[in-house]
Amino acid sequence: MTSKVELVSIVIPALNEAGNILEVVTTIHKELKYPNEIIVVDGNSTDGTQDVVRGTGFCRLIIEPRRGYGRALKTGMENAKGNVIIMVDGDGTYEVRHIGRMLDKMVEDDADLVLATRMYDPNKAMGFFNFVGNKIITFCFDFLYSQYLSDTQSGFRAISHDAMDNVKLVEGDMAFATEMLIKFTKKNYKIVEVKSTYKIRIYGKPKLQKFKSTIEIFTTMVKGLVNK
Ligand SMILES: Nc1nc2c(ncn2[C@@H]2O[C@H](COP(=O)(O)OP(=O)(O)OP(=O)(O)O)[C@@H](O)[C@H]2O)c(=O)[nH]1
Ligand SMILES: [Mg+2]
Repeated sequence: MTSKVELVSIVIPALNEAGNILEVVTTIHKELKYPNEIIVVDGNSTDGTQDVVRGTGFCRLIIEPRRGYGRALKTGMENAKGNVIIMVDGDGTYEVRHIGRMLDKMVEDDADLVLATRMYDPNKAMGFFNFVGNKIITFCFDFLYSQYLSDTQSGFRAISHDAMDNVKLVEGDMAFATEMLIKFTKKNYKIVEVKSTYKIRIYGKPKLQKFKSTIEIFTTMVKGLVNK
């Protein structure tokens, strides 16, 4: 349940995103109408990402030397002061101008989790293999957990901080996102979606290993069924 957004903490994992992070954080800083704090969780980048973040003067920089996308998000969320948390990547691929509409939807629907779905994106920017992989994972997730979601792999979410504190997430990498959906579903938290768009990465390389991540996501889905 989220009836009011008092403060929103935007948590951004970043590993060598010097070419992308400035655009992400300045867009949020300029355009987000809700009271907010921007937290960048840097994984000991070697390309100057930390200097770029410090140079803005308006971001909180947390250094998390332990590897992993999920690990970075967890650390950021543990330091978040807002009653709502936004998680979004630091690579500029998500449309951060849509944070406002996600928060509006969260309040309107009294939801615990809002996913920004990329499945209705008119630009169709998601690569073919990511698109097909995501469709298969999402189909399995919906079937196994009786949901009607369209983009379970979206890393752009608005999350109730209270709800997040009530679930214990252990996955340290990309399966973190799926584990969150499983544990929210099991607690009967309300999950809704908002349509958003996607962009291809312009600078830097992907950090997540797709094959390893896919195996971990399926293992997480099975574990979720076995464990109460
Ligand atoms: N702090 C930290 N951030 C990470 C780590 N791994 C990935 N990230 C960040 O998590 C976000 C998602 O990772 P990406 O490399 O974009 O993965 P992806 O979206 O599958 O790959 P692309 O298709 O290239 O966008 C990015 O902002 C990364 O910089 C890590 O170990 N530590
Ligand atoms: Mg990315």
